[in-house]
Amino acid sequence: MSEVTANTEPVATRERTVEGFVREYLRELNFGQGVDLSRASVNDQYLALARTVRHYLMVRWLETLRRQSELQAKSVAYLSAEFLLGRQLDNALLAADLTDIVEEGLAGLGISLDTLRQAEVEPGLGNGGLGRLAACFIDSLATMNVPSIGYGIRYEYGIFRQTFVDGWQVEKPDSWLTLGSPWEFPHPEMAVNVSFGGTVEDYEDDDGTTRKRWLPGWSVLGVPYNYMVPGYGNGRVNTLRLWSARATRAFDLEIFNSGDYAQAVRAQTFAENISKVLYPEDSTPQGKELRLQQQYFFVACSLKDFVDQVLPKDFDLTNLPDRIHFQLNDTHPVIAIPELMRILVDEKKWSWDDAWSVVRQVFSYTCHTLLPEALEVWSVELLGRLLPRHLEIIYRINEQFLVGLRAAYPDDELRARRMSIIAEFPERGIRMAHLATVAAVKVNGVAALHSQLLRDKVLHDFAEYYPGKFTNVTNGITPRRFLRLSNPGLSGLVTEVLGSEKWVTDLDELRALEPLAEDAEFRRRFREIKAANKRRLVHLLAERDGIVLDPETMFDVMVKRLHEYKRQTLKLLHVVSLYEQITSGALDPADVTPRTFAFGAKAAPGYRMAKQIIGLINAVGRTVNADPAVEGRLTVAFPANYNVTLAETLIPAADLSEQISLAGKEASGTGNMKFMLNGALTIGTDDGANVEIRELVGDENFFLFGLTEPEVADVVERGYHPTSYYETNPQLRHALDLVASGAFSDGDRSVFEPVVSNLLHEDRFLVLADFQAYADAQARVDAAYADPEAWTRSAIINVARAGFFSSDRSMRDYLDRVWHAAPVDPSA
Ligand code: C3B
Repeated sequence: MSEVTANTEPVATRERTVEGFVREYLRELNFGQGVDLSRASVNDQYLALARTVRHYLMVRWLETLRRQSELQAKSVAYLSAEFLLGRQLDNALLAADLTDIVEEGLAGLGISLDTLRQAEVEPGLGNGGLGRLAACFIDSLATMNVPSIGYGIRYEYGIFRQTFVDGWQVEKPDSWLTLGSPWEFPHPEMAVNVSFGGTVEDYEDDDGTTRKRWLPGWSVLGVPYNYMVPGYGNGRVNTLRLWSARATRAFDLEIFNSGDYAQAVRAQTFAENISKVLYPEDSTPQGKELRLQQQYFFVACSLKDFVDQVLPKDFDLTNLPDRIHFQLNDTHPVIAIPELMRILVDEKKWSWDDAWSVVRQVFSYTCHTLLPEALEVWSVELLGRLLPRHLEIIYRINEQFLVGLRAAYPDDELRARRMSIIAEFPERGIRMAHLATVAAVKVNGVAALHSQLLRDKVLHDFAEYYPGKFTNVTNGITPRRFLRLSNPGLSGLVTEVLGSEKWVTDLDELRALEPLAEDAEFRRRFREIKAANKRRLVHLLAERDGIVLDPETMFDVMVKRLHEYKRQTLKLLHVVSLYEQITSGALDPADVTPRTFAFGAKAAPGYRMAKQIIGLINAVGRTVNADPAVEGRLTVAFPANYNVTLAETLIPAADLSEQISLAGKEASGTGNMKFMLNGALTIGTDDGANVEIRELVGDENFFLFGLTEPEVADVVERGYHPTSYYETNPQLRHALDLVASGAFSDGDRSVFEPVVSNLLHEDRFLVLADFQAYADAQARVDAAYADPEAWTRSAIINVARAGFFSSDRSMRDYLDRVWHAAPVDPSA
């Protein structure tokens, strides 16, 4: 046993008692935090707790690292510009199996664990679905004993904090590091150098071959910050390595020596800007220079780290495909492909062909979108300026690719142009999705329908050319965070009736709940848990936002980024329509199911229509919530700053899950899975993973509505005229007219005119076309909700059949279909 293991063993074993924990905790408070208990602030108490819990995981982490380097098993590196981790404390306590000990130990000191939980600021290092998916995946990889590492960026500012001023979104910086960041381990001594700019020159090698040499213009340092990724119940702790940019010493010194102090400090700021802030655009990237810098920065750091640090010194890189698979999470890390070529050809002096044959065996690419505008294209001018050698490499990859392509389709120059990695219009650009597809072993979509549409539409030419390359891996969510931790009531009930916690790592076990849907006593307990979760949410929103809600109403929840294709306006128009019908006397309020219409959504700061829609939701909420005519019937709740932490209380409290994107636009969705797992019924379109949810639960347990993807294509092809729906549907017309009249904007008709006129004259996402189908589906929801026994039966069936959506299953699929890697035997 290595020395380090022996030294830390007491913490891992002997001290796993309440007294042992308290001793450790007080030591950490005194010697780590430098305060005594009587003077410790809540933040002191929290930081000391986090560090204490860390100790308990440390032996396992060191042990995992030691075994990983001993075994040299095939590993997975998940490259992602975003990891939306959520709070760490509870997950670490769960993994270390310490929750009860800590709760009791702290209580003895007069400290409430719950108070310390609330003190944690979540690391919001992602925008939404894509970043949260990465976090779920690394949780599953650790839990399943898969040797793996996550690589990303340690943004100093994560996703902005959303506030509302007069109902309009105002962004505040997310200074998540200010009060300390106890979960990370910085290693400045392991910093790596990353270069940018400059020129490329030819030179003669010793053996007379002409080679290329990149003479960069400037460099920065990447400092690794390691995070523990503890598996559940298996003693494994994997690593997430996030990179932070620093100025190089050379950079500093040169300018300092020139005597220009201010300039030197500016230079430092310039370098550190690279990891300063997360770009808040969700799925519609802006081609900003800093963003490309970020992408290359973390990818270059990660490849260098893997090749120089993780692999043994004498490793023969021709064996790389047996040792690693790099998964590219969307196009953001795709610059890794030319970077690995550069390392092999320029630094290791391999031949081009040898390098390419290795490179094309070690990357796979996950596409997360169907919106063509969301596929990144970097202007040749920018890429060439920032990464001149990489541009040359990309050109050469493309040349070679086009030679093969033209041989396969000799008379099809149009196809070559469509498929080329280089776009010619509107400016010369590098199509990162094409580069990824050409180099990848596998290309996958994130739900069955999405993968199908990738093959049939978005990447159709490629699917024809490389038929074996395309596959599907339906997304998943971690049952640890999104049931075991976030829903203690349901989780406890499940464990009790199934007789063990095996479901936490084998979610298919939930199937055994299904017969209990017929058990009235079980249904009663299930319902009571939902009611308690609703009260818990009501309490939280009262404290957090001053929002007053009635837990007896139906909780109808739509939480996700604000995007026109997701169609928050569809739900809002339904609220407005009900409001209009009640206030105009067309509908007796007694006939309306009392509902809370909850929204949670951030808009990208530069996305004007999305911000207008946020303003409108809040404006409708203000009016509706203040009108005695609908009191007790309609309530709108829009808590600001929806994030992982809020999701953890909101989702378990939901009765109805809104998944209402226009068919063919939402790649998968993962919120839909979280609601299902927590016993909400879905009202949804045939889109993304909704399709698979509905197949699993059956039509009778799902409120399907709306055009299908082929119908959408058909409507659009024939020419879509939203006004025709407005003219022929009185309810829709009245609702839109009410918004247009200024009823929600103090009579000022101009305020929401852009939203109304967009819906009437453009409506890219067919809100008006689907309105009536949606309203009808909502009427079916009301009817179903009126029978609590039947509703609960459906909710239980939803939970019982959610096993498929465990991210553990997603990882198994990636291991089998993409990575060709396997878990290691934990006892080996
Ligand atoms: C999202 C998609 O919009 C979701 O449908 C999907 O469930 C998740 O990714 C995870 O696959 N997405 C995102 O959050 N950001 C992007 N840039 C592209 C897709």
